[in-house]
Amino acid sequence: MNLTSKPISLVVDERGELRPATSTIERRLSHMRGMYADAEAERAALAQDDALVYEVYQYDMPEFVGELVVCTTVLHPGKVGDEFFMTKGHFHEQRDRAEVYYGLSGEGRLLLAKDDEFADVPMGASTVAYVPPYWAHRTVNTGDEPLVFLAVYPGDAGHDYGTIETDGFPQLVVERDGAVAVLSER
Ligand code: M6P
Ligand code: ZN
Repeated sequence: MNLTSKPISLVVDERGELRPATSTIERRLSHMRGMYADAEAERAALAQDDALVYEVYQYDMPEFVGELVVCTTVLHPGKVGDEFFMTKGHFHEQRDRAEVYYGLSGEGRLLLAKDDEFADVPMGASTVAYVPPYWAHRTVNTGDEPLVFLAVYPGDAGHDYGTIETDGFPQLVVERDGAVAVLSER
């Protein structure tokens, strides 16, 4: 990775890929074992097909205060049981680092949680969503098309996945009677 950032202009293509990207992540169902509420539905889904749930295209920057990392996420439509496809979700390792999301296409929700508080805000084309410092964040696709968004966060923020892997996330988003429902587990 470059240790010095330089001026650069990036392009997001029609399917949400950021170009150029310096790292790409593909997350399949098998990378998220245990994260969906319905364990039986998860087993059945995995037995059928290890579906691609989302892709992240990132332009890495030096991991310093003051730098900003830019990435896009392409979160595919789908469900495990009645729960919509989602990202793993994370806290920032440096808890006091914030993040901004800008929605490019599709529709969904951004779930946020901090201590006993939780929130969900809409995500979709032209939505700007703010993740304040200290809040865990997870994105959910509630539509039939990929949910595509751009994210910008501090270079030294880091990702803490372990806390959510251990404790879970307090909200889940499901289809109930043909409508989108955000359920709280607390
Ligand atoms: C957004 C940003 C990224 C994150 C990605 C996928 O683009 O928050 O930092 O990696 O979503 O989410 P997660 O890392 O929780 O799987
Ligand atoms: Zn983040």
